[in-house]
Amino acid sequence: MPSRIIKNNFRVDRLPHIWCPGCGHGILMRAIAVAIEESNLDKDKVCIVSGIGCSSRAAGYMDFNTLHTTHGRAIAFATGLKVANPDLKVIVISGDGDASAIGGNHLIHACRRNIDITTIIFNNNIYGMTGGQYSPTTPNKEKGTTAPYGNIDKAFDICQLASGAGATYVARSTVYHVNKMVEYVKKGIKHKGFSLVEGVSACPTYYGRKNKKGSAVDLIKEMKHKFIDISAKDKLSKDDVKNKIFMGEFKDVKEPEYIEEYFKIIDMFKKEMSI
Ligand SMILES: Cc1ncc(C[n+]2csc(CCOP(=O)(O)OP(=O)(O)O)c2C)c(N)n1
Ligand code: SF4
Repeated sequence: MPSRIIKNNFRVDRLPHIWCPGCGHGILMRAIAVAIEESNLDKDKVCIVSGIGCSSRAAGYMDFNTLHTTHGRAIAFATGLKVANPDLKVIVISGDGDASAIGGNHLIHACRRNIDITTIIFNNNIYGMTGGQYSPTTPNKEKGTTAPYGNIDKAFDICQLASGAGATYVARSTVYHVNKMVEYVKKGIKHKGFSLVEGVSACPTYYGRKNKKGSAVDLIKEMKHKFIDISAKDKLSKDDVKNKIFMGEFKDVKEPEYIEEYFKIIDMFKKEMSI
């Protein structure tokens, strides 16, 4: 008997999902469903847009208006959707590669415009769907199919990237800290403007195996120890934060939102034309 969360938010006939055993993406997908459920949204007004990748399969499983688009273009489709129908609650689900490599430009400009879309990035530090090539978030020196001797690129910090580009709500959680994930997605959905929530995921099949990180459980246990909340930053010494990653809420500000500004222009035009 499916749970209330499954019954209300998923296309039960598409289940079970085909993610690998131990993949973190299912945990993040469920967190989004719980956040939507607890936000009491009108389901007919929710639209989930995804690109292409293991992460982006989530749009196929979730029972809302969904658009499974092309690799890297989810935010561009979502922007069109939101401008055409501002009443919709538009949520983008994207992978780290999808959002920050091929779709990186769409991401920074959506942040800059502060358009009212919530983007959730499933960051497994690798290209999962295409076989473990390194992505812009693969840590320096770590391995991927295309970096067999270790990646020499410096990794993007997606939250810093989004904050710098102008997103007005930015937060990060992990599949271990799943309650926080639900909380941040709920806040992102409620926030007026471009919100970005990074969900650190686990890909035991490629990222874990290529970097000899052990099982899916080991990968998730590593998150427990590696991530510390940004709210504790001032109380911690340099040693405490060595080799750690901050999670939590990095930005929550109110700034003019794109659609509202856009309709002000339309009104000005109508006034000038007396229509
Ligand atoms: C234009 C285009 N380029 C490349 C691909 C191949 N491709 C499909 S998914 C993918 C990577 C997905 O990685 P990521 O976005 O990190 O998501 P994950 O699979 O890890 O969840 C790539 C390169 C494609 N489908 N279309
Ligand atoms: S390849 Fe990695 S990201 Fe893709 S389904 Fe398998 S574990 Fe998940």
